Amino acid sequence: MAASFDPVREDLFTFGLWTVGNPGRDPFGDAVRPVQDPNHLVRKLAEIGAYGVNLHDNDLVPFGASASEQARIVGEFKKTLADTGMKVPMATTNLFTHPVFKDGAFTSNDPKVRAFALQKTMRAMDLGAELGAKIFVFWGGREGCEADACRDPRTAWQRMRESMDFLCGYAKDQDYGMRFALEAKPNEPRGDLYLPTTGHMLHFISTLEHHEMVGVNPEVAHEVMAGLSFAHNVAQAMACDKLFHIDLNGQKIGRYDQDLRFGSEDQKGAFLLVRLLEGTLGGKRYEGPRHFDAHAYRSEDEAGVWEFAKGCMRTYKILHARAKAFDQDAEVRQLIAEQKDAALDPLLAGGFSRQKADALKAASIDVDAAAKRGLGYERLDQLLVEHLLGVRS
Ligand code: GCO
Ligand code: MN
Ligand code: MN
Repeated sequence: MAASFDPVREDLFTFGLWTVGNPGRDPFGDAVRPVQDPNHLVRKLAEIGAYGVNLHDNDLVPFGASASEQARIVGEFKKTLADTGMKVPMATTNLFTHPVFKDGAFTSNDPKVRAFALQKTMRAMDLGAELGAKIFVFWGGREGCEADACRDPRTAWQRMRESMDFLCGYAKDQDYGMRFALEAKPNEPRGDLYLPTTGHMLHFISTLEHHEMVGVNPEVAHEVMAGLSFAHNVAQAMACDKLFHIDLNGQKIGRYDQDLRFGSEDQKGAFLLVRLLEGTLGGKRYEGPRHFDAHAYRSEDEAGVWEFAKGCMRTYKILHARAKAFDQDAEVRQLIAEQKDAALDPLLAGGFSRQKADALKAASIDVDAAAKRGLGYERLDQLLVEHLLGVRS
C-alpha cells in the first residue's frame, strides 16, 4: 500500500535547483547547509523519482561568468541530464539578487537597469532553450516599491507590458516555442509588489500583444499570504486555459513567504487544490509539471532536504488518492449532484434572448421553498474531513 505513493516520472514532479539547493540562509542568519553542485542535485532528484529540474540562469551559471566558463558548466549539466533522463521543463531569470535590481528590473526608473534586465532575460531564455525548457517563468520579485512616490504606478504597469511584449517578440523571433508563465506575489521582498495576485496577472495578460503565449504560474504561498483561496485563483486560471505552470508549497496565512513542504500546512486547502488539478471532481485535468517551490526547514542537514523533497511528492499523491475516494463516494456525489429544473434550465443556458428574458420575468418561482431548503453542507464538509483524515475510503 505505502509503495503506491512513491513518486514516478509520469507524475511530472519537478523541483527548482534553488529549492533542494537552498542552504537555509534567512534575513537573520547565515547558511546552515553547504551550497550543492547542481549536478549532484539532479542525480539525487532522479533517484527519488522526480521528473525534472527547473532553474534560474544564476542557479547554474554564476553571475558574470565568462563565455567559456558558461560553456563548460552547461556542457557538464547537459551530460548529467542525459545520464539521468531528467528534463528541464521550466527556466527563469534571476532579476532580484544583484544590487543593480534594488529598485526593480523591468520597472526601474533607470533605462540602463531596464536594458540590462532585458539583456539578462534574453540570455536566460537562450540558456533555457538550450536545455529544452518550453516554459519561461517571470517572477517580479523587485518590481515594487517602498517609497511609493518614486514613480507613477501606471508607468510601472506600462513598463511591464512593454517588456513582456518585447520578450514575447524575442521568443517568437528565435523560434523557441516557449510559453511564458507570470507569477504574482503581494509583497516580499518589496513592501508592495506591482501585479500582486493571479487575478491581476490574468487581466494584465489580456492586455499583451501576444497574450496567447502568456499564462500564469500561481504559487500557494503567495495567494495564502494575501488571505486568498489558492484553489479559487487556480480555478480561474484553469477556466481561462491560462494555468501554464504551478508553484506548490505550504504557507500559514498572514506570514512572510515560508516556502514550506507541500501539504505541511492547511491540508484542506491542499486537498481542494489537488482535487482541482487532478480533475477528480470532473472537468479538465492540469497536464503541466507539478513543481515544488519550497525548501527544507533550517533545522535540516542534507538528509533532511531529501526527506523534505520526498514528503512534497508523497503528500501530493496521498491527497490525490484521498480526493479520488471523496469524489467517488456515493454520499458525496448525491450531496453535490447538479439540481435539475426542466422549466428553468433551458432559460438559464445559452445566453440572452428576448424570449428568454420575457419567460424569466414571467416565471413563477417558489422563493420561500428554495430559501428554506437545507443544503447538507455540514455533512458534506464532515465527509471531506473524514476522507482527509483517512477514516473513510
Ligand atoms: C519567491 C518566488 C520565487 C520564484 C522563482 C522563480 O517568493 O521567492 O516564489 O521562488 O518562484 O524565482 O521565478
Ligand atoms: Mn515561486
Ligand atoms: Mn515564493
